[in-house]
Amino acid sequence: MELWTTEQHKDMALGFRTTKTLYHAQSPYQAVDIVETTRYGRLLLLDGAVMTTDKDEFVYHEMISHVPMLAHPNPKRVLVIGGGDGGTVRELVKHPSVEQVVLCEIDGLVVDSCKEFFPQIAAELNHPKVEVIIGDGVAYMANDAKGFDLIIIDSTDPIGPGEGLFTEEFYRNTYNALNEDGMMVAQTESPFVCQDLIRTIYPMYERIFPIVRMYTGHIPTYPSGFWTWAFCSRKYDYPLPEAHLDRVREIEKTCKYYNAELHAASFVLPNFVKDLLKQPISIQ
Ligand code: SPD
Repeated sequence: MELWTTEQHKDMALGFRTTKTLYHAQSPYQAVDIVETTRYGRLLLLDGAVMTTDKDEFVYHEMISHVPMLAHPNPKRVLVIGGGDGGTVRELVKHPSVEQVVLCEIDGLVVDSCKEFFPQIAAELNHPKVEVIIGDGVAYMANDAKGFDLIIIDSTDPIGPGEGLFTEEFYRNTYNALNEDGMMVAQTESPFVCQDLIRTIYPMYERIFPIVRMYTGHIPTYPSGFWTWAFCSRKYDYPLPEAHLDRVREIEKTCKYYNAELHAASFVLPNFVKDLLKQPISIQ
């Protein structure tokens, strides 16, 4: 009998032919599953939703990290909320300007299981510049976070433990935790599947940050395969200044997806996505 892992999302499903289950546990927050598949290698699922896979994780982790890192002239202190698999941290420590990366992940089981089953993704979680805090990102942002050049919200979907990472209060605290020229990037789901979320969250960002842009990328194992991130900044916009090009060329040598041309192109939006951003839903 063939074994399949399916992520069910509203009225659609994404299926992966599976050879074995490597890990299953129920943490206080969510079900954590790791399976071996024929096409994408190992998959990490949280509450049944695919978070990362061996074969296409590079797209998500390169795009959530290098786009803001290279738009900023000198990012030294970076905070990652979520991202317990370690892929975002692995990309951040490639940048010589970085002095400290703080990772605040609510679920210690995610960190421990990824260290065991995804060693190439979790590779830098013990890096000397990286501090891992197992705790609630919403509380950390409200009470402890300050003085960051970049904050990355590497969240799960906006249900379950990730829900608090999609509220206006959380993003106001994020703005306040940034230096005056700091920036924030957050994953903002698929424009095919999560249209109401996008129509709600971008106007929310615009109430808080002076510069708000959307950029996109292609991730075959996420629903619809077409993904978005929000680039929200207190001072610097996304185009790469001439002065950053040496840094960009060094980083792109290490990447399988990101490069300088793609940096600019990823901010060019299809018409249906532009239309979504012109149809805000406001919730008070
Ligand atoms: N539907 C999947 C959304 C997952 C976004 N976060 C992934 C975390 C990888 N570091």
